[in-house]
Amino acid sequence: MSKPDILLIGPYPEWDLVELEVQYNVLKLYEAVDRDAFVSEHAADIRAIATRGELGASADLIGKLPKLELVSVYGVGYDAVNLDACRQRGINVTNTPDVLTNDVADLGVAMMLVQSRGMIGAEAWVRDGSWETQGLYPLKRRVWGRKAGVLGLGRIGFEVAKRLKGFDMDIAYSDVSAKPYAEDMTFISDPVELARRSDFLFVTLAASAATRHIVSKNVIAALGPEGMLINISRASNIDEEALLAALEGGALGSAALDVFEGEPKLNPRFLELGNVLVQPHHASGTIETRKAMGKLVRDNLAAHFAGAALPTPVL
Ligand code: 8YV
Repeated sequence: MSKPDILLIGPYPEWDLVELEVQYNVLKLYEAVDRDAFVSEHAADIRAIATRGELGASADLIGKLPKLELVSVYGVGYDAVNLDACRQRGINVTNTPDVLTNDVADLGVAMMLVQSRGMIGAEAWVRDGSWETQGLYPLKRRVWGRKAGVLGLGRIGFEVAKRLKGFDMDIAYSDVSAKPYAEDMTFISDPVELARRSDFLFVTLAASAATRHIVSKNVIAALGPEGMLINISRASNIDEEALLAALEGGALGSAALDVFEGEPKLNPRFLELGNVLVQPHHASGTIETRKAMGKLVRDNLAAHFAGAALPTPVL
C-alpha cells in the first residue's frame, strides 16, 4: 500500500523527519518556492497536516485540501488552527499537551529570575570589562518572598505556581473559576485586581478569540512601574501596543517575553528597550521535550491512519 501524503507546514527536527518519512510521503510546504502552486499540485492527495503551535492551519489552506482528515499540532496551543473549518468538515485535530508543561514553566521562572536580577546586563558587565573599570554592578530586585500573579491556572500555570512556592512567594491567580487544587493560593477573578497585587504577573492561559488582549492597557497599568510581566503563552493574550507604550514610558517596570505578534519578525521597538528580556518562542525548546512532542505527533497520526482512538484529541 502506498504511504499516505501528509503536508508539513514548517520544519521539524531531523529525528522527527526521519521517522515520519518511514510511514508517510512527507510534503514539505516550507521548502516550496511557490507555496500556492505546491498546495494545488498535491491538494488531491493530502490526508493530514502536521504543523507547529505557532503555524497552525488556516481556513484557506484547509479549504484547498478536499481529502484532509487530520491536523496534528506539534505544540499544546492550537489557536492558529481554524477549528471552525475543521469542525464543519469533520476533520480531527490533535495537539501535544502535558509533555511540554514542565519545560515551559521552567522557562517562565527562569525569565523572572534572569530579568529581576539583571543577569544579562551583569554578564555584559563582566565581559566588557566594566567590572574592572567601573566597579560594582548596579543593585537589582529580589524575587523570593514577593507577590506573584498567575493569569490562567491550567497545567502550565499550575507548574509555574508550584515552582514559585519554592521561592516563598505569595501567589494569587485568575481563571474562569477558583480551582479546587489551588487552596493555598488566592483566587482573584479580575485580571486588573490580580495585576494590582502582583510584583510579577505570569501569562499562562491558552489563547483564543475570547482571551485576545486580556492583558489590557488597564492590566498593564495596574502592574505598574515596579511590576514585571512574563509571557509564555501567546502574544495575542497581550495588547502589545499598550505593552510597548508602557515599557517605553515607564508605566510598566519590565517584561520578559517568549512570544510576539508577527513572530519571528517582532516589532523593532522591543529591541530598543533596556527593560525587556526577549526569547525566540523557546519555552518548550529542550531536546527531551521536543522529542516527546514529535513522538506524540507521530502517535496521533499513526492512531488516525489505523482507525484507533487518538491519544490527544482536540477535536
Ligand atoms: C511550539 C507552542 O509549538 O506548545 C505550543 O503551543 O507554541 C510551542 O511549543 C514550538 O515552538 C514548536 O514550534
